[in-house]
Amino acid sequence: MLKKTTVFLILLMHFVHADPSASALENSQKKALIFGVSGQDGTYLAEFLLSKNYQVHGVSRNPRLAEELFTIKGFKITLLENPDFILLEGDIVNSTSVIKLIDKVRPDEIYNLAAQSSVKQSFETPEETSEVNAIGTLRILDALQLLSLTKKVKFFQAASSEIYGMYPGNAPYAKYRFHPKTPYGIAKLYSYWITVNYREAYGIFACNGILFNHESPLRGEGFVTRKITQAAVKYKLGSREILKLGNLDAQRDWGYAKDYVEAMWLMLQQDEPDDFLIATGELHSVREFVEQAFGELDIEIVWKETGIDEIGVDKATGQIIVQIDSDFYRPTETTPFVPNVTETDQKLNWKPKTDFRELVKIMIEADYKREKSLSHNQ
Ligand code: GDR
Repeated sequence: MLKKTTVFLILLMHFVHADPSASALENSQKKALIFGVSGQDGTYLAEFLLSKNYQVHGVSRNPRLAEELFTIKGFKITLLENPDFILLEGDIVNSTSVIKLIDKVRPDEIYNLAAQSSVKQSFETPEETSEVNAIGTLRILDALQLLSLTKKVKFFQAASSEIYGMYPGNAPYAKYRFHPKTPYGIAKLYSYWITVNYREAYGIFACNGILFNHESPLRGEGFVTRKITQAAVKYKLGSREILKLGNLDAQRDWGYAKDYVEAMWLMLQQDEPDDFLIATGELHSVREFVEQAFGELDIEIVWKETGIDEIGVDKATGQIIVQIDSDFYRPTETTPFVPNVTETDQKLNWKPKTDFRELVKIMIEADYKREKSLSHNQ
């Protein structure tokens, strides 16, 4: 009996004091390196990975600005004050910077979310867009090859539905048929294929998440969803500035960014690397988004006139709310199609948790809160 207790105590002492077990615990913490951490997806992904007990190294071109952004957007406590979150300076347009960062961190997983993310802007700066969105991805993959990390590091690439471009709307399945219609989509198609190529050529666990539009209160103000929710809230609070939009009948598959970062992580936890469509499987038009957003604030819109003269009017007061501005049209526009998400559902076991209505509600509520506090502080 005495002997058993002694053995137990010795074992207990061993577990409490022994250094090897402590460092084993430390070593079991996974390290992630996120390129583009200060954007919408980077922010949510960093938070998500920290909740999974990762040590998260986030790369930004300007860490001081990133700190300010995180603070303004309410991520001071969850990110900046978390000891497992480390902000690093770097830029994927610079190979040396990429190699040094990967060599320093030696991560288990890399997420490439760094991009020039505006499709419209890509028509004005196609070269810069390609430099970041296409060759940037190559720089990361090539760094893994140069540092002999092809078997150690898993890699996630944020691909985009813009790579399809002209895919016929009624096609049953879309995974390998591409005809991008924008410089942005073309650059993203390069990054898609270079990711596939490094997987096939060097055995890197590299995955493309073909992400359809995903929005949130962190969405940049130039994207149509956030532009609409901000305008709706300002109108509700008294502004009479007219919301100028481009193609009201453009359709998109809009999901919630917070749901999508989980899918990114799940891809890297599979037995084999693969590419997945990340979408809701539902299309809505810009027009519907406007109606839904203003509807959340009890404002009903009626549409009058047609084409470039079309206007959206407040049914209750006759006030003009929306006008068309051809500046927001694009030289070429991606044809919408309903993505088939069966494989994502079955193989990845992932489905978005937030539907279109909830997404609009989340964005309206956040913008309303923000606008109220801004007007309160003035
Ligand atoms: P998108 O997003 O180009 O799909 O790319 P955006 O919100 O800019 O446009 C969506 C659709 O709305 C139409 N639209 C307008 N768009 C903007 N920005 N401003 C307007 O006033 C306006 N009026 C109508 C557009 O023509 C378009 O059809 C997003 C980005 O996040 C990419 O980085 C990402 O890869 C894809 O989604 C999937």
